[in-house]
Amino acid sequence: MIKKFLDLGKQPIANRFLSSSEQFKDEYFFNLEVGFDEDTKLVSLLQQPNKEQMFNNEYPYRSSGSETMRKHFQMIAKDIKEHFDPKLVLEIGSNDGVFLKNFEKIGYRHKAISVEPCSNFAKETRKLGFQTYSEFWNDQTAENILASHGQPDVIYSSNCACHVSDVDDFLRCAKGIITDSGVIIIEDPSMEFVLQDNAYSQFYDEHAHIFSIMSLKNILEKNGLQIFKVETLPYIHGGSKRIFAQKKEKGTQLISLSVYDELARERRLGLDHFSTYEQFAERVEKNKNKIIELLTRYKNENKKIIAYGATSKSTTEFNYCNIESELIDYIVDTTSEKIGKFSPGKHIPIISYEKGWNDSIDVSYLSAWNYKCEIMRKEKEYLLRGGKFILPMGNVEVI
Ligand code: DWN
Repeated sequence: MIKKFLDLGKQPIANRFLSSSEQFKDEYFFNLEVGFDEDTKLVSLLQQPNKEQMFNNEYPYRSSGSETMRKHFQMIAKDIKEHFDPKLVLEIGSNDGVFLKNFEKIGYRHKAISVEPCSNFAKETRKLGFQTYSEFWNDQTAENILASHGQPDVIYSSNCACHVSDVDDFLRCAKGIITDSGVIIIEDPSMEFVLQDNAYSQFYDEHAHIFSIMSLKNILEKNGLQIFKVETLPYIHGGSKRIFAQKKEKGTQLISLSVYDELARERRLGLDHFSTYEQFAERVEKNKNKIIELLTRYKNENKKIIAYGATSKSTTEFNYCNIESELIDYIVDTTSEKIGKFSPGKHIPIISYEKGWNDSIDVSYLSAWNYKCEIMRKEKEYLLRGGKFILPMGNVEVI
């Protein structure tokens, strides 16, 4: 039974940035509510917009938009080569090819193919020389791949499984296509970090689920799969977990201690109890009040406040906390697809970093809070001259 614990109000499509004010009146909104499944222990949105509304040829988010993520994908590509020496890697959800690109560098170009439903990005990876299926991941796509390339022995999927409403189907299709000793590697934001950091803004339309290891174990087992290793990625997207899975009956990898450790820790933290999520919802409400109070105080002191990074997470934060352009003058971002547009729901203008980042700024709301380390390194001068960053997650901090 799924029990609701969080209501984040009316929310728009998190990555649909609006080109002009004429589009404001027709903007689509849905109720962003989150629930806990007592049986599988999975945390999911109670309703998700149609996938075509979210993932299409205008999808603006580039996975290559930060140094942190570029390095992250470089490292995992190298690890996959070293540990599994695959004959064929299939990436599900390849975005702009930031992971695939590395296969060229390590001499594996013809050993990597991908699936990416956003055709603007699929076009880019094809240009790089990687066969890309511009489709949603399903039985038909798996069949087409099988017919043209044979069975992959590694499937890698970063920040994609949690986007799929029918995660059973996602896993069933993956199991159906890999070799008997094949490995499925999945990484997504982790429920443990969401609870630890009050990171409620990991919930938005695209994130149909936020996984715990215990929920993934249950769903994988239901689909004949088994986790054999877990890695913690504290600096990736606000804290992620990477799981390695294999066919339960045919897999050849030994089960690492990391699996038992993770499950035991999650039980200690109460991730299997509804009350843990109810308490989280209370902290979220407090976070909202605190952030509004802080921004209002700075505004009353005539400080110039902007936001740093037009993120999906800030769509949730701004709409839930009702943060509009009266409080935040504009958002700076480096992504060409977002510059010159307006943020979803609250319609705050997005300006290029070159134009918008200057000495007149007193306070920056760090909407790209998951890149805190990278941004603090880059913006030392701003901090030295007295500029402040607001960290909206956790207990709301000012740096
Ligand atoms: O699952 C998803 C995650 C992994 O990525 C997707 N559904 C969408 C996306 O979520 P997000 O939009 O919250 O992701 P980011 O990576 O937190 O977005 C960062 C934004 O900030 C980008 O638009 C790039 C921008 N940025 C910037 O302008 N200057 C980022 C950095 C590091 C910078 O220095």
